[in-house]
Amino acid sequence: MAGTQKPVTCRACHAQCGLLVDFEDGRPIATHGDKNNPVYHGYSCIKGREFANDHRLPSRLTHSLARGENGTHRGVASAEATAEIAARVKALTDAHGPRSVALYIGTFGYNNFAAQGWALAFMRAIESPMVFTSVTIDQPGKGVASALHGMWLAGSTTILDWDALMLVGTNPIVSMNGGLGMNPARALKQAKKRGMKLIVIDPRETDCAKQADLFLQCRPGEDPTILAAIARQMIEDGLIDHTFVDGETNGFETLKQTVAPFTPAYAAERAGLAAEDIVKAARLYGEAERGGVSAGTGPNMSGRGNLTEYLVRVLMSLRGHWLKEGEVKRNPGVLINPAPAIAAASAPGPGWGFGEKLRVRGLTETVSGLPTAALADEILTPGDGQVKALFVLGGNPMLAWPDQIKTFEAMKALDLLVCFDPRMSETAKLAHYVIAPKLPYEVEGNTALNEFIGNFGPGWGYDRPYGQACDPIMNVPEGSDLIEEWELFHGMAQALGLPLRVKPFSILNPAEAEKRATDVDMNRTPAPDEVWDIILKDSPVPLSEVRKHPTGTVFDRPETVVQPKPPGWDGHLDIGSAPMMAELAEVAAEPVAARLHDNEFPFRLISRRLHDMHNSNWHENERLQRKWAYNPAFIHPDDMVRLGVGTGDVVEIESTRAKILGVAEAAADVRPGCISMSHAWGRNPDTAEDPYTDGGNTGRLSYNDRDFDPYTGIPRMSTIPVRIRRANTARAAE
Ligand SMILES: Nc1nc2c(c(=O)[nH]1)N[C@H]1C(S)=C(S)[C@@H](COP(=O)(O)OP(=O)(O)OC[C@H]3O[C@@H](n4cnc5c(=O)[nH]c(N)nc54)[C@H](O)[C@@H]3O)O[C@H]1N2
Ligand SMILES: Nc1nc2c(c(=O)[nH]1)N[C@H]1C(S)=C(S)[C@@H](COP(=O)(O)OP(=O)(O)OC[C@H]3O[C@@H](n4cnc5c(=O)[nH]c(N)nc54)[C@H](O)[C@@H]3O)O[C@H]1N2
Ligand code: SF4
Ligand SMILES: [Mo]
Repeated sequence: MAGTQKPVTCRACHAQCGLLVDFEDGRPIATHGDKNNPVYHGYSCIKGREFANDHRLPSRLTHSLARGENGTHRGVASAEATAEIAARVKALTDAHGPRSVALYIGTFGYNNFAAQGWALAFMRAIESPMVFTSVTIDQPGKGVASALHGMWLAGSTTILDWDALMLVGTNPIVSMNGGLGMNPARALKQAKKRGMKLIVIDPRETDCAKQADLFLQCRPGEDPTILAAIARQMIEDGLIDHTFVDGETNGFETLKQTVAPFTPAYAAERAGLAAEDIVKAARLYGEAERGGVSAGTGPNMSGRGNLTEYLVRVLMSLRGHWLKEGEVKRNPGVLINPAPAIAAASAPGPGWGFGEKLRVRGLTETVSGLPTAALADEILTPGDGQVKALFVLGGNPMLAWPDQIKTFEAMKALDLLVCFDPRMSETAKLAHYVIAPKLPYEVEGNTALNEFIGNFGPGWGYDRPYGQACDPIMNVPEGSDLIEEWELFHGMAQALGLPLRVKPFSILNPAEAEKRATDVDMNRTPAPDEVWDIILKDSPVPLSEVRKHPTGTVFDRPETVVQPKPPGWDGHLDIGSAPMMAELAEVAAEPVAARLHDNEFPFRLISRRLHDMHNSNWHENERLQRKWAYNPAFIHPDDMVRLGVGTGDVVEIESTRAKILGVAEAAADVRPGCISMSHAWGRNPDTAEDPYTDGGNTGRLSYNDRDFDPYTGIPRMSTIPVRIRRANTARAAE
């Protein structure tokens, strides 16, 4: 049979690259980037090129599973599982109230709007407020900072215009996090050719840092200090946009006073940098006519993430690096309705302190969601409101949540744990039901997610009105019984006689989305395309139109010129937010010496991404193991000598919480005193691990109830104090 080629939206990570998959005799034989794609320009990564193969790995579940009395899993028909789970949800909510049922949306739930839309509607139908997502263990500072600072409605410019870009603890060339846009390496190369200056602040000389004009290889956990010093220097040098600051912001004087103690010399001492490099950074960024700042997971996980993200926005506002009146907003929206393109600020609002209150640590709902780091305690703490059932939608708490030891206790304590997972993940192993889903290439796809995350900050999402929608390109495995995630929620609601009202993701304004929500016909199961029509209702370009472009296209949409601020508009950005300034004053008051010397736990374990692996997904695909088949512990060669270990040796990495094993790897790009390791490896605490294959869960080293952010609850997941020693046995298991 002749070969065929099918276009597809990759969904192996959030970036949704437009790819081409070659088939022979119905089998995928190769996947590659699409050179003709107008925004990805042929980009692909190994994870995307392997994604079709992941669908056919032997580890793939083809049937859902239920756990029997003896603890082993048996196959269960999806219809039967739906009825049984619905009955158990009903029994739990009748006995303990709706709050006893919680939902955790992990990356593969967050990245799937159809699944998310139905799951959220189901939670509203049972009246449970207990919805958690991976956002609060990722970059929760982004939402909080945007709320406190206010949003500039027209948005920011993009890398196509920037004279300077500052990346703070993020490596978008590998991670596709914000900053560089789609095809990040190409975008960076072109921008640099144009003269854009790149500043990178990171304890590791990342792929981005290697191309930086100025690289500040800082001590981790000092980002608020460094950014405050940069702001102070910009003010001192007069590198601020006074028209913007005077007209559109409040709080300049408060900011100026609060950053005053952060002299370059002070910041340099704390952060282990040269004072003149901090001054240089302020000048490179401050002299840029147009620019952007983007922070990532590193600083969000190293303490005071809200403050770091807030200062990111303050730097942009000091320079007025937002789209101004009369400028063109390049993306007027395809599947998502953007905020109105007006040169005005939304009024700042609270970042926390509303909605559901958790029973632990005084935590509340936040703009980034309920604090996921506290969910284990909500499960383990007896009394009214105790969480007894958990739906895990495309996530893997056992390998991803902080405090793996407590998470393990929590998962085992649940009366009902339902995991939607195509593999027997470490969490799925503990589940009462594992629901085997269809995988992305077996269902319709589109680029709404990546367009949606364009709101996270500069350099996220598309800089043009690009959209792609594709049909399923693969059949489900023969003889399988798989469902889409939304089907389980739909089926449960039907079984319980509950109505579902699904809000569209195409509309960002919450009140408007509520108004335009769809009351789903519960007498039948919708067709998959109807589901997407509901999820992307009233999009700027109708989904039916986008579906005509399976290879993706830039739509011919009228150019949006940023309009003047409407008369009487009173929204101002707040660059002197009271809680943030109070926190910055706390930073200034911290005793520095104690931060610099820690004899007991002298190393700082810092987070990182590996190029070929995405979180805990599909590690078993051998082609993804071409570079690393285990979780390497990257350590500076000088530190290796001091520790008496060589590359390939097993080391014990110990925090006050626990010990894990890792395989040492000499890495001159890591700042001395740091150990750089990826998350989402390892096994459950009751399982022997081999550091050369599956060992090394960094989450085990952290606590969820110490050293946490008082609002989002995110504990220290990077910059964890540890000590390192050579392990006694080469293949010792903990
Ligand atoms: N120490 C430390 N901890 C961290 C981090 C860190 O840097 N350091 N990073 C944090 C971050 S940024 C995040 S986002 C979280 C991630 O937290 P999680 O989202 O909880 O973890 P993942 O490993 O992404 O889990 C994805 C799960 O979805 C399953 N899956 C894959 N494809 C599909 C699909 O198509 N459908 C369904 N239903 N399931 C699917 C996978 O098998 C896997 O079990 O981890 C956080 N934890
Ligand atoms: N290949 C690949 N891509 C991914 C993922 C993956 O697992 N693999 N995961 C996806 C997910 S869930 C997310 S959220 C994004 C995350 O995207 P990014 O945030 O860009 O993630 P990283 O590449 O880990 O970059 C974090 C950087 O922070 C640095 N760092 C650690 N601590 C500190 C600190 O205290 N201060 C400073 N300044 N830097 C610090 C680390 O050295 C590291 O270089 O990536 C996504 N893309
Ligand atoms: S970056 Fe993400 S979306 Fe793009 S090819 Fe790789 S895995 Fe797929
Ligand atoms: Mo993430």
